[in-house]
Amino acid sequence: MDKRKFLKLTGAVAAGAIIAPTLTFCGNGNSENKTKIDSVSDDTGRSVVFTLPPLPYAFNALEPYIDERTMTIHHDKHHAGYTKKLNAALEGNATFEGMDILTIFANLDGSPEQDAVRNNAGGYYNHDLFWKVMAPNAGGMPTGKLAEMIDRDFGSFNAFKEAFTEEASNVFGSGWAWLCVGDNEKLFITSTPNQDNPLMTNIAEEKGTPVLGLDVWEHAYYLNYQNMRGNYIDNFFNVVNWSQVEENMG
Ligand code: MN3
Repeated sequence: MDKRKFLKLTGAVAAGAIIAPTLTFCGNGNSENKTKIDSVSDDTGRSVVFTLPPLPYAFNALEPYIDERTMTIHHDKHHAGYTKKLNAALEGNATFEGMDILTIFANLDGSPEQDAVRNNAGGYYNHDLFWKVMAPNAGGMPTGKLAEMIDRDFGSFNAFKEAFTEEASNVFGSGWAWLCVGDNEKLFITSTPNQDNPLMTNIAEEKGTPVLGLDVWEHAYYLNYQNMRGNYIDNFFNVVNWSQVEENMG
C-alpha cells in the first residue's frame, strides 16, 4: 500500500494539512528506491496535492555564495509558483490523475497541451533536488563510492568539475545542468532546457537519474552575479552537499 492510500484510508490527513515530502534517491534503476515525493488527498477530494517543501536550511545559510534575497525569492516565489501551478494544471486532468511526480515525468509525451504540467512538474521536482544538494559548510570534494565513480567516469574530480562547469556555462537561456547516473551505473553530465529533467523519459535527450543539479536560470543568480554565470557556477561548488549527492545514488 502506498503512503497516499494509507493516509486516505486511515483518515490521518486533516483538512488542509501540509505533509512535507520525503525524498530518497537511487540511481540503480530500482523504481522502489527512486525519488519519491509523497502526496496526499485533500478535503476537496482531489487525489493528489503537491506541497512546497521547506528550504532545509536558513535563507541566508549559503551566504556569501548564494545570497539571502535570491534564496528567499527563489524558494518562496519561484518554487512556490511552480508548486501552485502544478496543482492547477493537474486539476481535472485525467491523464495524470493520482500520479506521483515521477510517474507524471514518465507519462509526459512532449505535446504542447502538456506544457503546463511538464514545466511545473519539472520546476517542482528540480528545485526540491537543488535545495537538498546544497548545504552550509559544505563544498570540498566527494568521498567514498561517489569519489571513486567520478574518478572512474571522468578521470578525476577536477576533470569532472571542468566538464560540469562547461555544461552549465553552455546552457543557452534557461535550464539545468545535471550529474546523472545512467542505467549502466555510469555517471554522466547533461543539461536540459527550461524545467525539463533527465527522468522525463519521452522528452529528455539523455535519460538518467539526476543526483546533482544546478539551476542556471537567471533568477537563480542574477541579483548577486548579474550576467556572470561563470562566477555563480564556480561558487556553487562551495556549497555542494556531496554526502547528499552520494546518498542520491542509492
Ligand atoms: Mn529556479
